[in-house]
Order: sequence, then structure tokens, then C-alpha cells
Amino acid sequence: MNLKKLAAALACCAFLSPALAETVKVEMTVKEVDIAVDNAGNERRMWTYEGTIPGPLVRVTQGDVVEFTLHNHPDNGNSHSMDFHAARVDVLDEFTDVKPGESKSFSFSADYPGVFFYHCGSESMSEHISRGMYGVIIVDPKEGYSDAYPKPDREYVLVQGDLFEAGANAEDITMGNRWEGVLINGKVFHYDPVHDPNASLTLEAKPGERVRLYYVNAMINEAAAMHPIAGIWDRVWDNGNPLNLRHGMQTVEVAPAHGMVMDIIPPAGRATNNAIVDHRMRHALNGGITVLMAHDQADASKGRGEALVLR
Ligand SMILES: [Cu+2]
Repeated sequence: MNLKKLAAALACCAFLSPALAETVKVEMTVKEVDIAVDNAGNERRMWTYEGTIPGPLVRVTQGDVVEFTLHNHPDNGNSHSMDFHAARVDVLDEFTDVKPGESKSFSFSADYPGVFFYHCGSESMSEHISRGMYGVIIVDPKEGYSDAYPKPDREYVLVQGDLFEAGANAEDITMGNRWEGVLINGKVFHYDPVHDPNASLTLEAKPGERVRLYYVNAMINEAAAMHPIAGIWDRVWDNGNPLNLRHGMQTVEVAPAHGMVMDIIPPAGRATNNAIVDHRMRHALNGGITVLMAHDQADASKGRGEALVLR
């Protein structure tokens, strides 16, 4: 075998061979804090994993074992818990309450690839979720990228949650009363300078790049109708599983507590903008719009490395 053939064979193996399973330690502390829920800096009492909405992004490879520890900070007033949608365990064991000042550990094997919700399941679950206790775990497929699941140029995580009025109680929240708006990664109109002059961030890419969105609907009662205004989803993978591929989609329904991976390719050769909306207008016009700018000067760091959730 000559060197060229050997290199080709090795590259082929690296591409196709399953990744070695690893053990991934993840630790989170629940913090009940006052944090800004809009671009003007208006604060609300929210309950969080690690002080941010969404909580930390967890990313593992299919087959990995996640060793998770939840700490409930002693200053907190409530019991909390963790429900990973990527786990197959016992709801009455792993996902049970942790009192303030206590900790709990459990582990699970991430057997299915995709984009999964995680959230607090303590009573009232409606209140714990809508106060911000949620996040995303991406389980990358063990086969890696392929023709059916190509490598993206940029990746962004978007989590859509509810915002209720200060003082709304658990019953209000469950019934959808005193609903105020939509949070995108923790803020109303987080990435939409068109509808909010205080917004300073947008998603960015270069024309022609494949942009992958890992989208999770954390709203407690409402589905989201995800559409990229002035664009088309090139590919959509339901739940983010490479086996669940759809092509050329305009609007994708995402149930509460569900995830979707959606690729968009802004056209090459010109600068364009897309408004990625939940096309239920009540959601869009109350915070659920995200601007994607495609231009040659796109920030090279955005949508790469640690910058998948823009803060
Ligand atoms: Cu909680």
C-alpha cells in the first residue's frame, strides 16, 4: 500500500469508526437568584442551574456515561431536582428532590443521539421550569458526521422558555395565566435588535455556511412553530437523531419539552438576514424572534467552541 492509499484508509477509519465511550462528570449547583430577563437589564427572581438561563450546555457522545451531581445551594428556599431527557433511569430514584444544602449523584448512559431537554422536576414542575430551571444536553452520534448528517460550519443552541409576571403563582403558571412573554436563552428578544433597541447580540455566519441550530422548547404548555423568515430549513432532524431526517422544511412544530436540530444555509455570494421565529405570533411578538446575520465579516468565534449559547 502506498502512502497515499494508507492516508486515505486511515482518514476513512477515523471518519467511520465509533468513538470510544467515555465517562463524563457533570456537576451543577442550583442557585435562586435575581437575574436580567431582558436586554434592558430588568431582573426577576429566577431559579437556575449555575446562575444562568439556560443552565450549562452538556455535550457528550452517544455511548458515554454521564456521572452527574446536583448540589442544592444552602441559601435556596426550595427543593430541586434534575430530569435529563437523555437518561433511561427511575423517575422515583434518580430524579427525586434534593433539599437545600444537600447533594445527589446519579449516572446514566447516553444511548440515543440527539438534542435533549433537561429540567427540574420538583413540585410545582410548571413553576420550576418557567422560573428558568432548564438546559440542553447534546448527544453527538457515535458514528460522527456523514452524508446524512454533515459537519456544520457553525452551531448555535437556542432554548425557548416562558416568562410569567412577577408574583404569578404555580396555579397561574400551570393554567397559562399571567403569561408575559418568551425567553430566548433567558431573555426576551435576546438576539433581535430589530424589535428591541437594547439587543446587542445576533447569531452570525458567512454566506453559504451550514448553520446548525440545536433548538429546545422549554415552554410548559405551548408548542413552537419554528420558521426561518426569508429562508428554508435545508435539513431537519427530529429530536436531533440522524435517522430522523427531513429536507427543505419551512416550519417545524416542536412540542413542549422536545428538541429539534435544524440546518439553514444562507445563500452564497450576498449578505442576508433571517429572522428565526416561533411563527405562533403571540410567541414571536412577545420575545420569540432571533436574527441570523450572514455576511463576510461574521465574527469567527460565534457558533464555535464555547460560543454555542451566546450570552
Ligand atoms: Cu427546581
